[in-house]
Amino acid sequence: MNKSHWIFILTLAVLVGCKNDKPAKEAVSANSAKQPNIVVIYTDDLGYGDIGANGATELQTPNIDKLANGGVRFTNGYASSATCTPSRYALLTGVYPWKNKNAKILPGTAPLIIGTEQMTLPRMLKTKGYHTGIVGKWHLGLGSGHVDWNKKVSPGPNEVGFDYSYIMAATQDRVPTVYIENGDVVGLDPNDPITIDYKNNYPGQTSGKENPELTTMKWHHGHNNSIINGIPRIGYMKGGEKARWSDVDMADHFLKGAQDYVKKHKDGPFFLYYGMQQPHVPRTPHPRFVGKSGLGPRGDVIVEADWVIGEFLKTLEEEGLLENTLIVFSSDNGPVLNDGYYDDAVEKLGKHTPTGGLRGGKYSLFEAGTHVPFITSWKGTIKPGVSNALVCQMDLLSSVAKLVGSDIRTSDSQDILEAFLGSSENGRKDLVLEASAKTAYRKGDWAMIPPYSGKALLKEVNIELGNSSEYQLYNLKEDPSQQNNLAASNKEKLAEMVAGYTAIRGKQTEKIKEIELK
Ligand code: NG6
Ligand code: CA
Repeated sequence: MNKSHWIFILTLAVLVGCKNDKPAKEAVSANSAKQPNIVVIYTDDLGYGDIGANGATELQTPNIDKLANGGVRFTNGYASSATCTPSRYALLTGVYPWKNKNAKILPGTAPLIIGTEQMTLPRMLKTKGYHTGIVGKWHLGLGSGHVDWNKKVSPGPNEVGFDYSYIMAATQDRVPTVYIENGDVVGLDPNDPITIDYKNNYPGQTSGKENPELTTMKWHHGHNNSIINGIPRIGYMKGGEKARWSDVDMADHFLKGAQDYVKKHKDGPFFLYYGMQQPHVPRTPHPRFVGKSGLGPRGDVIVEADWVIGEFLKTLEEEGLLENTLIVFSSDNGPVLNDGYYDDAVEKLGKHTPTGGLRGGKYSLFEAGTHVPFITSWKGTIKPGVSNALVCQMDLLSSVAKLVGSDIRTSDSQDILEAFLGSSENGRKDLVLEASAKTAYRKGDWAMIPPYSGKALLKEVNIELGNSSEYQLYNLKEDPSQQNNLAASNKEKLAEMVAGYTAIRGKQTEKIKEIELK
């Protein structure tokens, strides 16, 4: 070894030594100065009262409760809509869903409803150096017309801001019943191509309608097309036998996807949108959760979801990420019991109240449609507590933008970061809520539903929709279950509410009655 070699080795030793001598504190602060990771855990049809933290006693959700108790539990947290697609649209784009006529419950063959040039939460984060991923339910459409499931399926999540996607296209009850990774159907055998039709069955194929004897889960309304894994679905599917998902393994499968994503991108910053399928129909708990709730499959899949969340949080902890990760937990819309299958959700409900006493449910303009569980958590940064601030999922885009130092804001997404972090009770002042293209209004302690034609009760699911020929006005503080319509007795408040509502909503398609002002 010559002199220069020695000098090189000595220099290296000094450098390594210096590195090791660096105080641990400095290393940590350098780390925490990094942009925080953002994780959104989004359940499907979970009601306000479905979690212990919000008062459920008949059902145990220890992991969600722990998240709530270690973070901010919102008592006035809202989805934007009482159904899935519009809520997801608003969460990702920061735009009211009723501004997009395609933001309604979509079939599995629907084209992408987010513009490929449109601002989205992941796209905003990408401008700040984030890696962005989605694992789980998508339901915002794929492709731009006819989708060939045997080729790259595009545009989709990867074209609206996600670097990585591992999704189910629509819902667990809709075809195609396959996972799609970055546009490719996972495990597809090219010799067994997939075709999908939402109108007609394929010759020689069985269906729930014609072959009920082949089903292991019975359909109640809708859900009588292709039978897959014994479950009759919405839509017809042919081929792709090997690629089809296993329903009972879906929770574990998405969990692993979410864990793998986190492990791979732990050096961050990353954004993960984790769209869980529970407790949407068909409710298919893994056998190890069957019977665990005593409430039938709906309760069992909530117990399963809670376990999954516990496992996922463990991964964040094991990777040392909890102190640098903002976690948001919520649901895309309110609860429903019988949503199309006979699965004992009604029969085994017992004393459990998925709505937590709110009126209505999924599909409804009443509170339970959109008033959902909402939790933010960030170890060491968010002080545990309960917040009454009015917050909406749609506000995440602008609020998170503020957090990461981005100037990006979208039209309807308000920066209420302080409320999300629990450091202020000032949320948004008011909010327009949607259900089946109809809208209601929330401001302060008040809720107003304009007059709408249409049935009052959606019989199949036994949920009050909120339609009435009269204005409805409720004081939610005194009357959270919306029993006393004060529209006739408090005209002044009604006028104020209608003014606030029309200022945002403008003229509606349905004619609103002119209210008589005193
Ligand atoms: C409805 C389905 C329901 C559910 C819902 C979408 C019927 C009769 N009902 O049309 O089962 O799939 O769509 O739910 O088909 S959501 O949570 O994705 O909005
Ligand atoms: Ca839903």
